[in-house]
Amino acid sequence: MLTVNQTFRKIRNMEIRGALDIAIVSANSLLGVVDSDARDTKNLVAKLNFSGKRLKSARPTAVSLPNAVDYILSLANKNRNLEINEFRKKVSSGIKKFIEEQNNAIERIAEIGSRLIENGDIILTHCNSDTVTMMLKHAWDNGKRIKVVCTETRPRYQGYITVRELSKHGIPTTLIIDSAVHYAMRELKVDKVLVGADAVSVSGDLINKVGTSQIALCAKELDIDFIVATESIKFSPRSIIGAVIEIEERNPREVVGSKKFRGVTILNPGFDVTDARYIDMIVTEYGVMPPQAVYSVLKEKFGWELVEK
Ligand code: RUB
Repeated sequence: MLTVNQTFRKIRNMEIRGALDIAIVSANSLLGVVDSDARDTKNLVAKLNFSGKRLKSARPTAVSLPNAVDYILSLANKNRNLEINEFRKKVSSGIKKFIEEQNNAIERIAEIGSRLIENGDIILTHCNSDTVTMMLKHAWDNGKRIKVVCTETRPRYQGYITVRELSKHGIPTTLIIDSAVHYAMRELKVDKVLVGADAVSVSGDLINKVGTSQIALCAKELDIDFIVATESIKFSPRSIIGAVIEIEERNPREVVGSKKFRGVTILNPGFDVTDARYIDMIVTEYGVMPPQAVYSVLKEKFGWELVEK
């Protein structure tokens, strides 16, 4: 099991990435804190709060990370009056249950979402989403002979991970440069776009890897379904009170390496916002919904307890 510091570093340097994975590894590392030495429950709760704060600062955009940490901290704070061993038992089992729920959620999405995929579909995806790849593999395993078009996803090339994983599974894949999206959609006759999520706001807007919003614009123009696959842990409860999801600004070196461009500003956002009106469907563990349904899920799932933090 990774320590909180190891987890923090691996998320920060993107050795571990993707919104669901960073939430799960963070939860796992907090499990380690629950089992660590502490004078008493109060001291353990303080350690958990400190660790949670550190983990949340590892990357700013994926809402699944603060949601996972806040869930665990609220569990810890609720049980702070328990004797230390009782506390450990209660909080560990809560964390394990949370992790299990996330693993079940991705499988359920794969199952539900694969029904939206038809035999012969050509599907375009962007970046690397475990939720999307699991759905595609599930469809393939159920006899849907699909083809997948993947963007390279500059500057970090997460698209390479996607093509490798899918082609290893036997799925025919085509790799394109990011700027060939419109061309490929038209020339290859793409049927559906399927992307993951780092966050979804109360208005149903999607925050995902930068470039997603351009793909959505092209899909709209060409009348191609734009589908988002996301666990509800990526829904942003704080967006209900107007909080804006921070878009990670990454190091310019990822774009230009060590080349120098005197007097030039290099902008390297990690994510962008796709307006809800470009999204046809959101597939979650609860089923397929329009972006307008996000509010109800947020209210039902999170209540208001996480919101005012
Ligand atoms: C990854 C990315 C993915 C989402 C969803 O960005 O944008 O589409 O995180 O992934 P990065 P998953 O590579 O910068 O983390 O479905 O695996 O949670």
